[in-house]
Amino acid sequence: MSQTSSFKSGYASIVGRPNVGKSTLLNRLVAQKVAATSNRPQTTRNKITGVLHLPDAQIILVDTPGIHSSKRALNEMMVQASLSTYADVDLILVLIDAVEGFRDEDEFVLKSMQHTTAPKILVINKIDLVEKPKLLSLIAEAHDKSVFKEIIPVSALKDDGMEPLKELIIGYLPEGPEYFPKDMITDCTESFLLAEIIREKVLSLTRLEVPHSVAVVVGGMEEQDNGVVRIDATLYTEKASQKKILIGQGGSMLKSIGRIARIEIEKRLGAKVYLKIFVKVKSNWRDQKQAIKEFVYPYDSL
Ligand SMILES: Nc1nc2c(ncn2[C@@H]2O[C@H](COP(=O)(O)OP(=O)(O)OP(=O)(O)O)[C@@H](O)[C@H]2O)c(=O)[nH]1
Ligand SMILES: [Mg+2]
Repeated sequence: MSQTSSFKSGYASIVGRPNVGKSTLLNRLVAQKVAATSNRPQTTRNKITGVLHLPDAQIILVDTPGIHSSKRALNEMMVQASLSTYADVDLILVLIDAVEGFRDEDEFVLKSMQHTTAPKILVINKIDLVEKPKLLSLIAEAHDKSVFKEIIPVSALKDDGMEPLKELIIGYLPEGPEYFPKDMITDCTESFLLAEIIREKVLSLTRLEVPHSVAVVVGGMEEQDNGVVRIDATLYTEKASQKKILIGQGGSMLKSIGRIARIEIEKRLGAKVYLKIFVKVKSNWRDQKQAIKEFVYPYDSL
């Protein structure tokens, strides 16, 4: 009798409160930079798919915006994007930060999924920052919640625990086909990925209320006769004062953002890039559904 080995495939969403390392984990698991990361909460605004191709399985991961409570239209739409994954996935990876443990915000996340049927794996991230006894007591606390099918400590940043995590995930996936071709790591559009690279640089170089006020839209992308790819991007911000900061003294801030974004984009495209960035003000765009849809969710059906 010949033995047929079964191929497994399915969807796992990565959820948790802001800043616990969801996007870092996605990038680590698919071994490519797909999602923007930063040390500021509320970095991710969209559902971002990353596909992990293994010999006997395909894991489709969905990174999500950090779940939090806020009355702002943008924040509500971000959280809605996260919650909308619950019904569509085979598995939910719930991330917490090992240093912070279970905070009220994490309890809020758990509450948001109390009526979902998908199995939940608790991923305790950032274990590179805690001592063993603290980790053990956190694991015990997690067990007592009786919510998780599995509990696994990892460090997404230091690449620790990734193989066991993949094995755990596969264990919860059904038999299924390869949904994505082998060379496809994400279904995000190129302009979205480029816009996120630029926004990530804005997040890393600006402070206070500026980073969160910015949306990036990549308009044109065109290869010129000399082989250089010209990319036009617009930074939208909410106030003239924020625009001033984004441009900086004599254009210095915009130059820095453009330079570090261009270096990463050139690496990604494997081509020389001329990146032209415009800055515009759209008052209170984060409170306006139409502007949010245009700037943040142009490709998503909401
Ligand atoms: N020390 C340490 N830092 C980590 C680890 N994983 C992520 N980080 C850092 O935590 C910060 C937040 O990481 P992100 O991946 O952007 O977090 P997120 O959960 O996607 O955040 P939101 O998109 O805002 O919800 C970044 O500064 C990361 O470098 C880890 O395992 N160890
Ligand atoms: Mg994120």
